[in-house]
Amino acid sequence: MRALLSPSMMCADIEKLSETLKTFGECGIEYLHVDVMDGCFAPNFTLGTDYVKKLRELTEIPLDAHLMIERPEDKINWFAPRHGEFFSVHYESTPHVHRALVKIKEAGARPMLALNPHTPFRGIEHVLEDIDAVLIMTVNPGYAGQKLINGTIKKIAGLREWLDETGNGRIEIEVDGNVSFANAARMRAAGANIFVAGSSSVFDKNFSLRDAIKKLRDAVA
Ligand code: S6P
Ligand code: MG
Repeated sequence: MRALLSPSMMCADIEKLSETLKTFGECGIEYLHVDVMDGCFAPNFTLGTDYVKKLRELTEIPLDAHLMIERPEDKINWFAPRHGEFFSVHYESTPHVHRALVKIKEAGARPMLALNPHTPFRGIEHVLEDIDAVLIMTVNPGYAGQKLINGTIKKIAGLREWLDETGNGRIEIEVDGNVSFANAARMRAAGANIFVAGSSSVFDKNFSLRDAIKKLRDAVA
């Protein structure tokens, strides 16, 4: 599977948003990762419906919306999901995971199921036919700038193997949390193909945006 980049927009400098999006377009960035937190499921408030609306006016890059909210099934349509976009909901966020995934599909977007670092992947067996991707959290939801939870690398490898063995090779794996240049290479080797790029890579202040994107692409090539 081709490696795809999804920069985390909560890490983007709000003052330079248009410029950043222009550079992303020129560099062929595949998705824009939009973290939505409700202060309940995740201990923070981040981006929301108005931000999503504005982003769609400013760019044609498809969104990769990461809903870290309670009862996502009741709120998915607030974001008016679009064809070609990913919407992820957390396995731990609702007793109605299947209903939430179906809502995403019915709205025309691509359903992704997100798993917290401690959540075993085998529990998702019965909804595999309803998803296009699994999001493996490699840190706990809440903040940028956290440190990789090492055990999640083994989890990515186990998930990739299990998906392939069970005839679900089409399902993509996204990784989110401290996807640094070095960690990204390890995650790629383990079988991930969508990389959420935050303060540890694309928005690393030691590099220009273009150089950081190039460096991350090289790391996951
Ligand atoms: C965390 C959120 C993530 C972060 C991303 C930041 O709750 O879901 O998408 O924005 O991990 O990247 P970094 O490189 O600062 O960890
Ligand atoms: Mg995220």
